[in-house]
Amino acid sequence: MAYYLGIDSSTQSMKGLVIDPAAGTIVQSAGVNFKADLPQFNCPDGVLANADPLVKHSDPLMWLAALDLLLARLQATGVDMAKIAAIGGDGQQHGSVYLNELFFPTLASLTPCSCPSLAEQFATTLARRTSPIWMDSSTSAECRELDAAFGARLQADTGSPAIERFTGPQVRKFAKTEPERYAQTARVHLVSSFLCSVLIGKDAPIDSGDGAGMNLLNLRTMAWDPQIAEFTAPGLAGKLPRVGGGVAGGLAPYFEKYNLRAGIPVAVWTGDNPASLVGTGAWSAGVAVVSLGTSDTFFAALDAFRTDPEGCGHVFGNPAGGFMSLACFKNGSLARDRVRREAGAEWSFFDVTAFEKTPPGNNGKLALPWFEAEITPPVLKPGLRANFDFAAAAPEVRIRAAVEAQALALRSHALWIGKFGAIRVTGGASKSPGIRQTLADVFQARVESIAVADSAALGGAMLAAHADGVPLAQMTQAFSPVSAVCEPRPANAAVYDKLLSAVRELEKSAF
Ligand code: XUL
Repeated sequence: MAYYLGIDSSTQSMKGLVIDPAAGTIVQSAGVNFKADLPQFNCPDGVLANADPLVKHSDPLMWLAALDLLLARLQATGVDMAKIAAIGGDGQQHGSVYLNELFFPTLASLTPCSCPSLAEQFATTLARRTSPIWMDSSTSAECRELDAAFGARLQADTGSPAIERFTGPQVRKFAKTEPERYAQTARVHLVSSFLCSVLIGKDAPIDSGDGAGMNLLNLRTMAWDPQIAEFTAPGLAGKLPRVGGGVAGGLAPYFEKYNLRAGIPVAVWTGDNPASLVGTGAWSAGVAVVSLGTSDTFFAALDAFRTDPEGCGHVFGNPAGGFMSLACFKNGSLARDRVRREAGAEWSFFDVTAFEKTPPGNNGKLALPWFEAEITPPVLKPGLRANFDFAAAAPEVRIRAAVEAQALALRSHALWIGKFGAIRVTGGASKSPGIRQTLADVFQARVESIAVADSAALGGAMLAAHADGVPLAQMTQAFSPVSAVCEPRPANAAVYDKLLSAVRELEKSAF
């Protein structure tokens, strides 16, 4: 029986999932939490402290330490690592790693030994010590420059207008502010392609799922756009890896130390949302997904290439072929946790009791928990926005106000993607009954849960098996069946239709 390993390198943690497609079972999983397990990197929520609230960087060496620790933990579970026939994976999107000339020989010299850790081996390969990640909103000036140079073509060809967290504007800012370090940069990788490169001990490609989150990939030609790349930063096209899919290469001998077999195929990694599209079984058109994690996202496979007329949403490559749409909200799980904490509530109260004690619609009270600069819509000034006296309200009122405002914002900004009769939920907060019912009522759609919470890691494992010849449809049936359904209550439809304009008003009051 062949096993397949999927690795999800997300904002606050790294997870691994081993599947057995022939048996249709999940064999084992393991995880590394950056706060609890790697405190020495000072990235408790996956982000380094910075005086500027718009700047959000992480430590790329932490991701390497996490990879070593994850594989050691997986091996320690007793799972037969030698049975793993291929590896796939994904990373948080948009984040970039800047590597110098030493990167290539270091990759090539990854040998089997009880040698220094990955973090130690790659410490000298960084042309830039830190990596901007998707939470960074500090590149508005660069976005305006790209808009001025390319206008509507940027969205028409790359799937998105210039967006602060996208890799192109980040590279432009780096090249402008640190030209010497940019000159020393031989390769710019995404989190996904960086980790995939380390696994194969060679320079790995970027796939169209994650590559579309850069403002650099022309989705009509599926190649780096030479004009946009050169305008973004001089010589940038030469510093990017190739665009590709399928198998990236064979596993480097270094990983034999975890009893993995050197040479097994490693699939080209993708972004966490495209991987989740696969893991939730929504890779063919018709089902939408709401993923409630560090970011909240709404995504679905697209029937045809189509962009958001409001310029907030994105088009990425679908790892199963074609395209996917996505709307991303920065204030997701960390914001929910802060609302809960400040209301003095336990999770059980947040997930159930608060919704029993308040009516759907909350008598019109809404609160957008924008503790961080928001992405959708783009708002640089952080701070909670409420249409009532939030601080003076009872805990249950605050909780419903925030959860309903988040759900209404998801509905409002996903209108361009389409109307769906069923929405599949994933991510930590999708376990909350109150949140699931709110989504069902706000969208007036069946909310479907799937058994596996780590849909991105599962998607990575499925893509590994797919690269090894296992059909995706067979795995979707086995691994992503609907495990629970929350039906919409038609009586609440009118309440939320009315509140849709109220949440738009609240968003506008922020400008
Ligand atoms: C998507 C986005 C986030 C990250 C982190 O555009 O920025 O969802 O992928 O999960």
